[in-house]
Amino acid sequence: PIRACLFDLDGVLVDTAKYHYLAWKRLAQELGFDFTEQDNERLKGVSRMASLDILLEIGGISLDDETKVALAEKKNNWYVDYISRMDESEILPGALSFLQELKSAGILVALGSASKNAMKILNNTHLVPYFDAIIDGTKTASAKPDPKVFLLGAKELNVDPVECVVFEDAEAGIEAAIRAGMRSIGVGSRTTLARADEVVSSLQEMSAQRLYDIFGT
Ligand code: B16
Ligand code: MG
Repeated sequence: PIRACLFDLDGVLVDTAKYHYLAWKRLAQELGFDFTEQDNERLKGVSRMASLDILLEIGGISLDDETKVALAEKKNNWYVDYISRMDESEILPGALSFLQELKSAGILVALGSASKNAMKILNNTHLVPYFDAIIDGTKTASAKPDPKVFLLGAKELNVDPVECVVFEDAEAGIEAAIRAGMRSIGVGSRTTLARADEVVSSLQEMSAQRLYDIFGT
């Protein structure tokens, strides 16, 4: 039976990808090259330092570690400034009602995000009360597709990985769910998330009933 749902944050519950994009683009421009929305797709679900490496590769720039740490911090300060202005209105369609429904159905809920800023975002959008466990980038350094972030969630909820369903918008996140031995539902495009057990275009398509229809009760 399905006993827990594990949610990715960026791209599933809130659209913070646009703020990551604005901050990375600003950094790229400072470094003298352009960074497109299409380039930004490569950074989804990827950790901050790994994202910077991809950005620098796009710009054809190589830098020492000290400079890279300083640039990542600069980007993060801009990003934190953008998300400090977020509120409930930025919760993606269908997310809140699905979280509420899971709570009344007695299904446990955890966050599994690579972001070190996850708590700020959950606080600003008032989503904290919906979570029985919160695993974010401050609890593990291993980025998806490493399954660690989801395995820690299952452990904290005290449920078996096979009883968990992961909701993810990134290919690396679906891969992490598979490696964790969990079921998965992709949120987004069927082509990129083909390896998920099921794909929905947004959480508006989800309900406890749909979960039971897909995975059984
Ligand atoms: P931070 P998720 C990920 O969040 C983002 O998709 C990714 O673009 C970002 O680089 C990563 O968090 C780290 O975020 O710089 O805030 O620590 O999709 O795993 O919720
Ligand atoms: Mg994501």
